[in-house]
Amino acid sequence: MLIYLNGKLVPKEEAKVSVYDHGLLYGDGVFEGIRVYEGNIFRLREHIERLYESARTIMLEIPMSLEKMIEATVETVAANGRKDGYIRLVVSRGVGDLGIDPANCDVPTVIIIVDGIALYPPEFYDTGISLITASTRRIPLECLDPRIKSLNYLNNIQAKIEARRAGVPEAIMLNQNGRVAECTADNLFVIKDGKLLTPDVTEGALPGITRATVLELGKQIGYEPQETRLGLHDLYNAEECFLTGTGAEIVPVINVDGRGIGDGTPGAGTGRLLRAFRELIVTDGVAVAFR
Ligand code: PXG
Repeated sequence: MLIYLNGKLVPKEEAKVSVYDHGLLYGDGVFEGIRVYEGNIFRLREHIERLYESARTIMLEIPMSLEKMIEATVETVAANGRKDGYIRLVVSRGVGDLGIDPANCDVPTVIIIVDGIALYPPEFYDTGISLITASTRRIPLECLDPRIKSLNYLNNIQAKIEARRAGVPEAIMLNQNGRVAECTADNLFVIKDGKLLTPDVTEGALPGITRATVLELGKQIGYEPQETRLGLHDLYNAEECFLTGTGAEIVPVINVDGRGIGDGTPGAGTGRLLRAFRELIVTDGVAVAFR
């Protein structure tokens, strides 16, 4: 396995970063998670654009152009001969001294890993999953904009621990106003009265690439997509509910906080969206030329 590290492809065993890297010391950096399906990198440009937007907001200057980053990602996938997998892109502030000031860091660290991914078990897609609402709230926009996909995931990790403790795979995170933001590493949707609803990004949701894809597909299928404000009441009384994310794709939700959603089984609309999504992912992407 070859890892892209600061401009070079190096064997996994040699792909090491300093203990003085501010990505490690302070979670100072940004990342992306991208899928490769049958040799096509799904929505590569969109992911890289989000990476550069996150970096810009935290004033982290990525030491290569967006186009070069796209090339480097394609090359790393090709070099690893992996037709189906997961790409983890990390750009950290780089090596500095033991102070938070990013001015101490000369060069950002750029890492591209292409590997497998631990997926949700296949039965989740047939039977659906249950969710709880976490007591951990999403970090408010006023403190740290949740649109930044940063290396700081403690907030989400706390909510994930709550989910695990409750015996469910995911948890809903509310924003500081008590409205629904998203899950710990997935966006959330509901279907009701022909509408496909998801919290607006200003409500504390990451602008998910899968979320954007589902909004497009929903429209094609005949739903009225809306990015809006949602309370738990909207979830409890939805006809259907599901999660979206790079790892999850589209996972039906059948129960929220002990309330069955719809008839308590995965919804037909969710199924249609998942089929449309799975048709799209194998055709729509940046094709990698494997050597
Ligand atoms: N919300 C949050 C907080 C996320 O981290 C999503 C929503 C879904 O966005 P996408 O663009 O994936 O549709 C995410 C994505 C990982 C991993 O390794 C995490 C994500 C994606 C892929 C892998 O934990 N988070």
